[in-house]
Amino acid sequence: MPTKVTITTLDWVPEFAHGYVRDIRIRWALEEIGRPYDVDTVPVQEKTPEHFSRQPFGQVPMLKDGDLSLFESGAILLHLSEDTALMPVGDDRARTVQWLIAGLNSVEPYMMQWAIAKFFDEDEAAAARFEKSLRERLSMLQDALAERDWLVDRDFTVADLFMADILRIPAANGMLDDLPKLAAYVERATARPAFGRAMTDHMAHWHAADAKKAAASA
Ligand SMILES: N[C@@H](CCC(=O)N[C@@H](CS)C(=O)NCC(=O)O)C(=O)O
Repeated sequence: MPTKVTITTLDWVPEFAHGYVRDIRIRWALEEIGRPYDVDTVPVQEKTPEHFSRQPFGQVPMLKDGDLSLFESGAILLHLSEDTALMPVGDDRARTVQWLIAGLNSVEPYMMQWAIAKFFDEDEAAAARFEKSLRERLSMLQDALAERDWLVDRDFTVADLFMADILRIPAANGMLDDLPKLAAYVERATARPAFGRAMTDHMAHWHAADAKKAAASA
């Protein structure tokens, strides 16, 4: 019987972030591997020394697995995937880690600089500049995926979970409309029942957080 882990996420976020706080990646992986979990929260406003002692940048997600406390969604996913169907063995293990790091280092930063300019800074000129470089990255990624369903060989791995989660934001903003193979890749990944369960629970968390906030200010 797999042991329960605890995911830590934020106690509240504005509506535009619903669906995208990175605890969704961890929930998705846990649903894929059938490992039970609890969720606890840290305040988004008043960050505590205890939070910084577990996450030096005061962010989420964090994971507790027994005595082990981890931060960084990529590191958490690599940890949880060991010895599961999300992580192949042999050379394909190395290829899976390679693609997960490509997501972290060669795709997500392009997505994030565009998303920060567009949604946080509301700087349309910067967003347009960053959109150009993001679109170039996405096109190169589609070329690399070629005719395959998944990044590594024939099976869905933790690298696909990570990459598809990154691509959901560009997909939701029409940036995959002219990249049909990449759009189909994201649809294939997010059609997995494990993603559906994870997203249902993720959204329920934010709806409960909104209700609690409304009750507190009533
Ligand atoms: N590289 C980190 C990024 C973590 C991150 O950006 N977390 C966001 C939520 S998705 C956060 O905690 N935002 C609140 C803040 O930065 O104060 C990871 O992948 O875990």
